[in-house]
Amino acid sequence: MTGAEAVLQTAAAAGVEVCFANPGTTEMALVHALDRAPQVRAVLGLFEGVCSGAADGFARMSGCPALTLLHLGAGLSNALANLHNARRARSPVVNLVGDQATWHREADAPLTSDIASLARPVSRWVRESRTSAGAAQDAAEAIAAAQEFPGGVATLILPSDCQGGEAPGPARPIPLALAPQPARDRIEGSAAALRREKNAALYLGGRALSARGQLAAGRIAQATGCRLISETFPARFERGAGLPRVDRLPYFPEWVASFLEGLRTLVLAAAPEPVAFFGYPGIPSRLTPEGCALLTLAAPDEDAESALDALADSLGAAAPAPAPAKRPEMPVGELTPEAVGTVLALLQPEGAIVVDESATTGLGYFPAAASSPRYSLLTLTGGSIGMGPPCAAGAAIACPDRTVINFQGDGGAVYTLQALWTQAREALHVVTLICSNRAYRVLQIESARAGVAEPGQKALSLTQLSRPDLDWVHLARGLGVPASRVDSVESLRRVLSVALAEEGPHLIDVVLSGAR
Ligand SMILES: Cc1ncc(C[n+]2csc(CCOP(=O)(O)OP(=O)(O)O)c2C)c(N)n1
Ligand SMILES: [Mg+2]
Repeated sequence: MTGAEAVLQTAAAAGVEVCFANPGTTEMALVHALDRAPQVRAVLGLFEGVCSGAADGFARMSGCPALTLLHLGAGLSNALANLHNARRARSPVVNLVGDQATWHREADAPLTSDIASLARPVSRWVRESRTSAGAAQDAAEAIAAAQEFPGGVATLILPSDCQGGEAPGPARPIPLALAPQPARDRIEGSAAALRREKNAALYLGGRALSARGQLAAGRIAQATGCRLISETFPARFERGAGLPRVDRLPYFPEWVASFLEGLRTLVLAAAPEPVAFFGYPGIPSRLTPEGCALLTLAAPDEDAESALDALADSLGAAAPAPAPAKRPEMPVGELTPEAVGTVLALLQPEGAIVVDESATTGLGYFPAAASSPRYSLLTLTGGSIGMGPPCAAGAAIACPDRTVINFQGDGGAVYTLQALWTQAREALHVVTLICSNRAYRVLQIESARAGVAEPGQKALSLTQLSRPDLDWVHLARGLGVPASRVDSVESLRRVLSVALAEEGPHLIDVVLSGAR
């Protein structure tokens, strides 16, 4: 068999189910090898940022590694922004990047570049295969590296002669180590601190936001009275009825200051210490209030779920009565950001996966959906916009029985709108809500916060998405996705209900009041 066949059969044996691909000439052997690996679904993305965002979404929802197949340094570069988000999400993603034949490198042909240097900042593991005989073992190690708890991005560079040359056969999957357990004294230390200090909070991130992690956190809160707070941009946050109340750390640092005011103890569970998203003059980077003790129960790369269980047990904590499902009231009046979030919280079906890149429109959604039937919330972990549409596609491929809703800012959506075509081609049940405020609204807010009362003409034009308006209905239809436009609460309710009940993708252009 070829090196490429050995690589893909190694991946299949390790449990890989999908490859999000945008190939070129240097990946042709891998493309043909996909036909000999029936376990691995091949999904075409029309831009590499779609492949990487979809791999991230798939990995977040399945917990299994996803492959991308990318064309040399140029293809990898197009994928980097969403690989950055995947790295922040600790998603197991394996990039297979084709390269010039080893003997052709010195000719410095036009597409030749330093792929490893491009890969390193987003990858926890980078290797270039040297021989076709060794490529399968390299692939097994790449997959194991991506899966090492809690997950990460691995990049394997495969020169075309290593793909096309002879290989003895696939490599055996490498057994995975168990998640590292936090030392016992951290559980005892956290228990003592939470017992002692009334004004305390458990700060939950990563795997601590699984249902199991939150149920344990709910017991801890019941026993000690501590607050439960999530990181601002979790990779995957199980939410809704039956889970305890967990507040989300606000985005702007001055909101964080009042949110955490008076806190005396902060216990970290798979979340790094809260820091400001940006450095603002006069505002500290680290947001833990002065005089507040900071303890780590579990680091992000430790088994936070077991640690939370052990902490709840050591406190002798009983489970609080689960809160029942409760939908918000149907809003009346203008189609404001709050109204959009409330309608979504009202209609999203049980088991929905909500990919939230709604930016300023989504501020009211999080509290509105607190007691909706159980759902999974995926957010913009790395702040690099354009994650939503591809991430939704990947999540839908991972969970074909669940409805995926991409709650999406119009500005972010244009970065990776090609993902709509993949949603259509793969017949994915993704309902996209484009929040059309026709602006980079958050940047307008940031400039007002910076004290600019009247932005100049150029500054204004760089934050407006008008002249011309984006025609989302035609853009979606052109990419094969049925689409509708709504401009009132009532039409949003009606169109969203229908789109959720149908099969396949649908896009709704939600024209917010003030943007008409
Ligand atoms: C890759 C990347 N480029 C640029 C930015 C800067 N940026 C942050 S938010 C934003 C605009 C978001 O606009 P939209 O999605 O329409 O949300 P809104 O602010 O209007 O609610 C931009 C350009 C970024 N975060 N990531
Ligand atoms: Mg916008």
